[in-house]
Amino acid sequence: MALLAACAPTANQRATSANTPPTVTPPVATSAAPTPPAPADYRAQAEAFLAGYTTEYVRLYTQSSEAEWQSNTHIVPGDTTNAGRTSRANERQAAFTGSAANIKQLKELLAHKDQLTPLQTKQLETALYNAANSPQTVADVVKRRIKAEAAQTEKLYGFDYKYAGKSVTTNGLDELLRTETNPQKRQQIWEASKAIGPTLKDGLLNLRDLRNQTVQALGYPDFFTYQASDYGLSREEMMALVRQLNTELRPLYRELHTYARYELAKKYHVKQVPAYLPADWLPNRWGQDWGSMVTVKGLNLDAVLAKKGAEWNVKQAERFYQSLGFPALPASFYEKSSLYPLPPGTAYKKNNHASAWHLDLDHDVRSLMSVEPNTEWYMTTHHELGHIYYYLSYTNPEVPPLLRQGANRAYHEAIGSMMGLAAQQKPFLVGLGLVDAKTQTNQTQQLLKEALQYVPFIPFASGVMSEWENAFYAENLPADQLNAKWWALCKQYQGMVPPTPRGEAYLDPATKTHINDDPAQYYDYALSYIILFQLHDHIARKILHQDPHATNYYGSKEVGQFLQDIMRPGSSRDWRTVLKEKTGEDLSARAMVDYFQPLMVYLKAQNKGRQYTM
Ligand code: X8Z
Ligand code: ZN
Repeated sequence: MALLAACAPTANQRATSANTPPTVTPPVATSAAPTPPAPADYRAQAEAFLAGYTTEYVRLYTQSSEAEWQSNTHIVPGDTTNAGRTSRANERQAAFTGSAANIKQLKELLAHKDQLTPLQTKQLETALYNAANSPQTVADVVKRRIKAEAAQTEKLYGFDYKYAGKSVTTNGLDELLRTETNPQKRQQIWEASKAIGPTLKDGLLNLRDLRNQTVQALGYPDFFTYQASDYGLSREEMMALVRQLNTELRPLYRELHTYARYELAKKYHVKQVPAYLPADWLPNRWGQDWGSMVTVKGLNLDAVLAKKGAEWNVKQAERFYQSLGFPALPASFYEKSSLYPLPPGTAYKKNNHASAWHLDLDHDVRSLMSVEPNTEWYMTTHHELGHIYYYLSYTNPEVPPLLRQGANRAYHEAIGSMMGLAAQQKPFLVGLGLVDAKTQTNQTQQLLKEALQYVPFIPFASGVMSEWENAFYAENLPADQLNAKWWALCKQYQGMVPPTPRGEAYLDPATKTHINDDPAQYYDYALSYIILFQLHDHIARKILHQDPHATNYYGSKEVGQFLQDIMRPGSSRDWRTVLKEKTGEDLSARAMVDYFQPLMVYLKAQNKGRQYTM
């Protein structure tokens, strides 16, 4: 899939244009029995077609990205200027990428795959994949979907959250959920964070139909299948994969779940330990990251970061990448990005969820964040810069613009998350002078903190999110069972229940931005965690010869080269081959399970005599 931006809203709106698509003259039949063109002719045809197609594609992609950027950084509720402009730009792009003439050409050329170069085939396949998201055979459906997506984005990021009678930002809600200790207040905060759900229900149901109908025109049974096919997997294969990952991490999660139930009951002075975790007890709106439950003595990153400020956070992440041999960020990155929260009282709003953008498939790279000086944003900054450096790496003459994407979408998510993991480890922080080398710290507590950050994410991402979207798009989940299904999955996979029954008047899945604007691809993140531990394991053991729990990548050009080798080819190389070649392994949860294995002994000892409920 061609991304407008990694994890960016409406990432699937592929362009169109009223312009005439470039076409290639078909082989001319000069006699009654035309001789088929020789292989070189097909190559020449593909070359000519791709040259024209790419120029127009990049032009429209850029216009569409610019409009989307405006729509996400300057949201004036009630003002439809942005939505109108964005819809028009996306319609133009869709009319081009999904034009009947282009689809015909692409199919014809791909019918002679055996005679094309692998790079040509890959580009044509990518273009056909993009076409399936905007086929002009169903132009009206595509148009309506584009409009509906623009409207959903406006609602999503224009929402005014209220807590205790006052407006509150999502950063504010997140901070309260990390720090508030009063259970009644916690419940109110959690409920405030879910108030947006019902406002998105009609829009989401409409989008389900429109997204499914769009891709059905090119033969995909449903939108979830379409998204999974980007990995070369069927829907069933993708679901089997995420279920297997979940099963492999389940024993560890079970220990953490038991640990958290008992520890949080203590913290909130609740005598009867609940069988399932109340959602409002956890320090995250969806229970996907529990890292802030633990503060490691001597390694209190929040305290260090608070003193440094938000700008330092971004600059430090850049320095880390540079130390590995990546270039300084282009000046335009700092000029054009929107990196910090808007000052209170600003007349417009912005998308509050972090994203990274490759606006022109060249050097215009930007990030949209609301960075604050805390651990969560420190991790997110490293994550987003991972996307940015991925963009810059595959923007090179060997990679045609159509293949300027991750080896797969999960790789794109993995690089920066891995850098975030590395940037938290003690030797790295000591090297940076943020922690005194002589400070005694408890390694088990550090590993526990990391486990709480990374492990609960798997049942959320590969379980709840993937299962819900699979049911929603591919299994026609009835409109009156949307919330019931969500909470059944939360209970099954996360062992988490809502504080009070949540009927169908609520739509709690829609409170997760991705459900609205990054649809049917949240498994990307689950897979990215698996890949990041594989890469980290390789870097630590084989390149740095360090314990994976205590690394310092800083300054290692060899690590930089290893990452560059993965990132530079974009999607021009097969993702499985890349993984095998770079790590010696196929996709596997082995590295992630191994990393946390030392914690099992500790957790089992802590949980001795406690009741397990999952
Ligand atoms: O959405 C993101 C990134 C943007 S690509 C901040 N992440 C997922 C989430 O927040 O739910 C990163 C990890 C999971
Ligand atoms: Zn991301």
